[in-house]
Amino acid sequence: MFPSVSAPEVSSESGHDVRTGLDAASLSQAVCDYLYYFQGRHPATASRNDFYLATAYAVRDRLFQRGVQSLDALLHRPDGRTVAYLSAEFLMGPQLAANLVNLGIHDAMREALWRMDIRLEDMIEHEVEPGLGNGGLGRLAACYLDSLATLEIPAIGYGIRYEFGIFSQQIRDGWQVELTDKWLHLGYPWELARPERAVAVRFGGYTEPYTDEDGRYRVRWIPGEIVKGVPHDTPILGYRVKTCNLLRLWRAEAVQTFDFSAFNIGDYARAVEEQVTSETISKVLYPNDASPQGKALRLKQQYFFVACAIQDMLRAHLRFGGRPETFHKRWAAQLNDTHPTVAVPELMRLLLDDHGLEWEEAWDVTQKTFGYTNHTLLPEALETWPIDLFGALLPRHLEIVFEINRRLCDGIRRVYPGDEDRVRRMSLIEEQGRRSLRMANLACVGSHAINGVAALHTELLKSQVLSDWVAMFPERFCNVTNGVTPRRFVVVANPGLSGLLDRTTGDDWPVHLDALRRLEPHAEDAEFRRRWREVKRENKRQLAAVIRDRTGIAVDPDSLFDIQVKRIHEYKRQHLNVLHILTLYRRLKQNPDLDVVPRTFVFGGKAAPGYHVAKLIIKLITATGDLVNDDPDVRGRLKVVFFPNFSVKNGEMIYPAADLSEQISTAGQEASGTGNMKFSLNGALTIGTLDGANIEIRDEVGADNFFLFGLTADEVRSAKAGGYHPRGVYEQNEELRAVVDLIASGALAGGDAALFRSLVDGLLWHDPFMVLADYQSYVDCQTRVAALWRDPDAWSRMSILNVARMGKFSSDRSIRDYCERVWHVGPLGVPTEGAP
Ligand code: NBG
Repeated sequence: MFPSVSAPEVSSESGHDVRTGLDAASLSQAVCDYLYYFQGRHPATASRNDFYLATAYAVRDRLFQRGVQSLDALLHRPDGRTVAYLSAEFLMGPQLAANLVNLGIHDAMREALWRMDIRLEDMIEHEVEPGLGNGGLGRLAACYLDSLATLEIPAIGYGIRYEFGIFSQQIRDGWQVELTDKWLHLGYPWELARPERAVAVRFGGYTEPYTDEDGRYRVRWIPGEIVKGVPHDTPILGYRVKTCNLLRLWRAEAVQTFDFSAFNIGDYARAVEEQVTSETISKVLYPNDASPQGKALRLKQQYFFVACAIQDMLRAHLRFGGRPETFHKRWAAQLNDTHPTVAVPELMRLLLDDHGLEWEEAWDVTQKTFGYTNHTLLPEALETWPIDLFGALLPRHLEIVFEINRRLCDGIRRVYPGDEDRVRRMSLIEEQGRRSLRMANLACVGSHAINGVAALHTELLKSQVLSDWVAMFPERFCNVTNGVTPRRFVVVANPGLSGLLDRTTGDDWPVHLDALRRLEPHAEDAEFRRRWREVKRENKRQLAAVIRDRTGIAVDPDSLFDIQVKRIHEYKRQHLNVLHILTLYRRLKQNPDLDVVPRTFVFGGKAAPGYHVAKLIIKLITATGDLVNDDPDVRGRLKVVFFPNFSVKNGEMIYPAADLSEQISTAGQEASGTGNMKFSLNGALTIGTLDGANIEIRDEVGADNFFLFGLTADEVRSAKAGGYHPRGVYEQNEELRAVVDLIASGALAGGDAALFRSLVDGLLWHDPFMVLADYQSYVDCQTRVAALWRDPDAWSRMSILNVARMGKFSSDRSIRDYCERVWHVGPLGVPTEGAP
């Protein structure tokens, strides 16, 4: 049955290197070996999952080989700095295709599997992704790991190995239904558990002072609970380089799996109780995007992975001859939002209590170690922890936080004598209501660098949320605009476009994205534009087939694919998009012969399970689809699709098929956005507001090549300050009124006028995200979109120019910015100017 595959037992004579060889023969032998010896399967009876696992193991060998070599290279540069990216979320996406591309063995593996009658595409399709993140923040962390490795910067991502990642989303009767994620249920072949590297993490208990043998006052922490953190390592190989870094995720386990004293007296349930409670820590990802949940378990998760990470870093530092007081010379640690901020008092605690450093010295090391990235201005997203909860879980850390705060407040009073209001604002402790610890303030005081994720976002951070901090520590602030990896989001996701880019501009663009500028002259070449459209058309055909398969809705690949995929949130304004769809629908109902551009509206994204308005917006979208899709007057010219379970994997199918990218958040709300970059890089034109990175995208691609609408952030502010009356906007705009009334009438809800009442009332009486204020500008802009669509050559020209000018938004550029502005580290960890 597999004539060209030699049986594993002869592999030693075949001359192929099954562990490291990159040719098809070696690869197929390696896959075969794994099936036999590791999985105990014969190829003839192996399942698809068996083959998938064997393929993944064969690839993983080649990754770890490079990982070991990278570590070895690092050990020979003992003065280098390694980046530790601390993040509660890593949304890695599927690994197989990306690793094959980075190794440069995509074709060889296809051939290797073909010899066994297996299609590589089936293996890639079979893969389940680890959804260990909510959205942009977690996916950004994953893009950064890809770029760090590609730029050969030694780095390690530290996070939590959640047993259950983000829920999987089903749509039933038009509503979101959440199902538990089972990314581990068939085995996850990309990671290696390292039980021998486990560390202990302490919680609770109390502290007590003592005097050490030198007569110094010291504090010790007597914990109430100890949990084991077991690292699980996933290798992160760069694109066509030898550097292979690590993602190290921690799983919580009981220190002793069984409490034998309880077991011996027959209380089995109590004996396993400790195991159950310990393992709860890494059980599940909190499914909230950009808004924290003040739950004790969440704080436990945060401290758990941070304590594991810092111990791991310190252990490595000391093992390779470092001293505690030079920790920052070896490590640059980035706080990805405030979730890992407890790292600041944790490092202080280790340096003070375990290594006996004086406060000033420990503080100097700590500040030089950490940088803090803020990812949102949403007020509800600013994390705080009630002091009593924090103190009960981390009594020693609370003491340290109080001492940091005492010194901080003294410092403020020295610079601003008598300004007690400022002291209150900057204090680490919120004294109003339930006393709580402000994590953003702790991150600011404990870091040498603070950044926002797009130019506007950083400006707003500086002028609003963190203005007091800017006044006191201006040198700490900088901007690093987000980026995305062109390897995953173009090379892997869009092979048609990649091939065309390779043939047109040369094949260095995946690592020098600015090289896409070479496309510009081709925008004027009619034959090239035709080929450009052919690529897009094929991607749309493929997406249409998947849409049909998953939703039963037939869509026309020749229609304009108008797509909005991202978390569902009021500030992202999926409902504004719906208002436009219903506007077109009403126009068609009034005049079925109206000449409208056929459009397929695709939505995708998850709503936080407890966020009722967001879930209602999903229902509004699906109800709009039910109304529009089969209406005979529409004649198939408008189709509305809710693509279920948006994920990295689904995104890789969706971005390449988009004509129009919807980036329509209220100005001043979206810190950056990264989907905007993925769409544009795949040739979609953007309709968007002056928000987040949209502004910079428009600057790069040119105002003529971007569909701009809506109020600016300043206009939003002054409109609100001047007393915004959405009801007035509604009353004065006939078309808007008709559309809002249509939703309120119950026509989208089988006559149930109550269903969308709260949504409609929210818009009419409050409209905090200025949906009604931006409605007319949005609809007018969509009219310009439609007009351009009728001129395919003009559309293609703009699409080509968009791709050509996206160089800035490679995550490689972002990582270079971090290296230069924040981490002061170069390839192989060599310190750069400004290094501590
Ligand atoms: C998100 C922002 C996005 C941004 C990503 C990555 C959080 C807290 N923030 O606009 O909403 O692109 O972070 O920076 O998830």
